[in-house]
Amino acid sequence: MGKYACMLTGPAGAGKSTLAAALITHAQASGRNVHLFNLDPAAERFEFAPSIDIKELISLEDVMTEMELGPNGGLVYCFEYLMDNLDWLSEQLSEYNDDYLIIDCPGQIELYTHTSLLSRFINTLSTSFNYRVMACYLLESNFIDDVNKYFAGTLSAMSSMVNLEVPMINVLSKVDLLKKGEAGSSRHLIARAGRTGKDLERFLDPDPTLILSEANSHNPKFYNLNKAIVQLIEDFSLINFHPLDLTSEDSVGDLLSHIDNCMQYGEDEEPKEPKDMDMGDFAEAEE
Ligand SMILES: Nc1nc2c(ncn2[C@@H]2O[C@H](COP(=O)(O)OP(=O)(O)O)[C@@H](O)[C@H]2O)c(=O)[nH]1
Ligand SMILES: [Mg+2]
Repeated sequence: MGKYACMLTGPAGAGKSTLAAALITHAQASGRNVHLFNLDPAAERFEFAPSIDIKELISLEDVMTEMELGPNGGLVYCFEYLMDNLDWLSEQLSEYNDDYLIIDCPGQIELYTHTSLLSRFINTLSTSFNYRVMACYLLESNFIDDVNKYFAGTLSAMSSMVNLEVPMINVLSKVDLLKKGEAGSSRHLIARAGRTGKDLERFLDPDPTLILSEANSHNPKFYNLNKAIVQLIEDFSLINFHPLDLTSEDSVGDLLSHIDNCMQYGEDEEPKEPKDMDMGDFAEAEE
C-alpha cells in the first residue's frame, strides 16, 4: 500500500481539529490504520493523542518567548524550523510507513494564501517521502448567511487551491447548525436567517445568477465588482462545497470516501489471489 496524507486546512475555528477526531474515529471503527499528525505548533488540547506532533520539535509559545516574536511571525519561524529539520520529520514518518495520516493544520489563513510555507511542506511530503497528498479546506456554514462573507470565504478557498497545488475538497462545516429536520442529505437542511434547503444547494454548488442577484440587492453600488467576482467563481468551475454534518455518522463516512477517492486510496493495492482468501467461510457455508 502507498502512503496517504490528508491535510485539514481552513480558518481558525472552522472545525479542523474536531473533524480530524471524527475522521479518525470513523476510520478506526472500520479497522483502518489512520494516524493524527498535529502540524499546529500552538495546539493545546487533543481529543486524540497525535502520533506525530510538531510541538515535540518546536512550540509557538517557546518561539514567541525566546525569539520575541508575535503569533504570526512565530508561526512562520516554526514552519521554517520544521523545513530545516527534515531529519526529524523523516524519523517520525518512518514509523508510519504504510499508513494514512490526517494532518491537522494551524488556522492562520496567511499560511494558505500569502506564503509558500505549507505548499513547501506538501511538496516535501510528496516528493521526498512519496506521500499522496490532498487537502480539505473548511469553511463554517455561517459563511452562507451573508453573500459578502460567502464571496470572501470562496475567494480564500480558491486562493488556497491555487497556492497549495494539491487536489482539494471544500467543506462547508457545522451544517448541523443550519439543520432542521432529518440528518443526512442537504435537501433536509434548512438554514437559519430564512434560508431554504434550495438556498443551501445554490451555495454548495454556486449558482452564479442567483448569487449575483442577491449580491446586487445588498450592494447595488458594487454591481460591476459583484459581477466580476461571480464570473470568477463561475469560470473557476472547480469550486463547490461538500456539506459536513458531524452529528451524522453517514456524513463523516461520505466525506471520508470523497477523501479516499481524491487520493485514489487503495488503488495500488495488490488484488487478492484466491489462495489468500479465508476458505473457512466456504467450508462453514457448505456444512
Ligand atoms: N455545532 C458544531 N460545532 C462544531 C463542529 N465542529 C467544531 N465545532 C466547534 O467549533 C469550535 C472550533 O472547533 P475546532 O475543531 O477547534 O476548530 P479549528 O480551529 O478549525 O481546529 C469548537 O468549539 C468545536 O466544538 C460541528 O460540526 N458542529
Ligand atoms: Mg485546531
